Amino acid sequence: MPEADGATETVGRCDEAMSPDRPLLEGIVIAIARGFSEVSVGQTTLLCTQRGRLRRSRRAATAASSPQWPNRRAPLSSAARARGRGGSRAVSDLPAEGEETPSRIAPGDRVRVMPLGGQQGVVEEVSPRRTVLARSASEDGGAHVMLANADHAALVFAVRDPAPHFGMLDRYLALCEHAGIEVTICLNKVDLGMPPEVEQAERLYAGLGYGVLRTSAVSGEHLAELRERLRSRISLLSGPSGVGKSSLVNVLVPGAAQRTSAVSETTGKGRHTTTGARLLPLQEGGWLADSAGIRELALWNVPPEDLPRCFVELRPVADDCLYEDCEHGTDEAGCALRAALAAGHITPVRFVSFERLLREARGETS
Ligand SMILES: Nc1nc2c(ncn2[C@@H]2O[C@H](COP(=O)(O)OP(=O)(O)O)[C@@H](O)[C@H]2O)c(=O)[nH]1
Ligand SMILES: [Mg+2]
Ligand SMILES: [Zn+2]
Repeated sequence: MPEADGATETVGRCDEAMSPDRPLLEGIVIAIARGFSEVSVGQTTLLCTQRGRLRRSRRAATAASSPQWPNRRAPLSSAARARGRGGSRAVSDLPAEGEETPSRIAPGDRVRVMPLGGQQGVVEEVSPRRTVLARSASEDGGAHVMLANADHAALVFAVRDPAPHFGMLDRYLALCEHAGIEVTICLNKVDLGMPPEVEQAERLYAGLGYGVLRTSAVSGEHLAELRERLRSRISLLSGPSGVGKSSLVNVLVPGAAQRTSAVSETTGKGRHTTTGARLLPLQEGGWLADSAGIRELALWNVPPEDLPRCFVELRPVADDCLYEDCEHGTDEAGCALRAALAAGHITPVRFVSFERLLREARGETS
């Protein structure tokens, strides 16, 4: 690895012109804190600043996997995406074709780095993002990307203690559908026994095409299957508190709890200053995004016009309402979504979730 000239160089030198003969190193952003990014490059981690104006890498961000995961869901159509644009509430969004180079890097970004020596470097290029999980930043309304290039989300709920809240699961599912992220539902704490109502929900979600695993961080049940689904890609682990996320992370990423941030060590500030997700390396290859920085996931919304597509049972009829501005209400003539409900193509509980998310997305109080 080529080294910078002086041992005293610091990240403060990032504005210097790069020397053309120095090769850039490929890496992945694993955390961002206080303007610095930690970039995993081969076997090491570099603490990086970012070039004021990033170049777009010619290479598209490759999936973290070498073999493409076979069941990857297709993201929403670009038309659906275009309709979701412009709204200040758009919080989970996909890059449109020909997206500009991101002006700020985010965890999960595939980057090329100029090494400066002393475990430091400058991010020079960033690859186009495959997926984006973002929330709108309050100040300028711009989307704040919490995690880029996630391929997969493991959504964790406990079978009991606490009892699962399937309305919340429907919200997470809608977000993941909107972002084009494949989902595995983990029904954790299955060592405590499987209540009949959870079994019923399991059948519902499996019937919709979602992968469902009965896991236990205590007994280790189905963790091999979970590992297999995490292998060689970027996965988000999310879910309400108390369901066993930290316990699962501790099993899946030994030493994760002890892991300290290079940024924290350098700046003297704690891990809580991390913005967005932190990527933890998996033994089997790939990354697990710790949900600590993105626990507000439950508060994010999908734009109302995109919501019907985010419920897989409604997707086939999402464009079929008689009027383009259909409100999908009970007294709406020719509402294809209501017709799907009447025909039994969506269960009433899922439709209730849809209506609740629709009200929220429209800014109505529910
Ligand atoms: N019986 C049982 N308890 C679990 C399991 N996973 C986690 N717990 C317990 O549930 C509680 C919350 O776990 P934690 O990992 O902190 O949940 P988090 O808030 O989602 O990170 C702790 O007391 C854990 O010991 C499990 O698979 N089975
Ligand atoms: Mg936890
Ligand atoms: Zn309608």
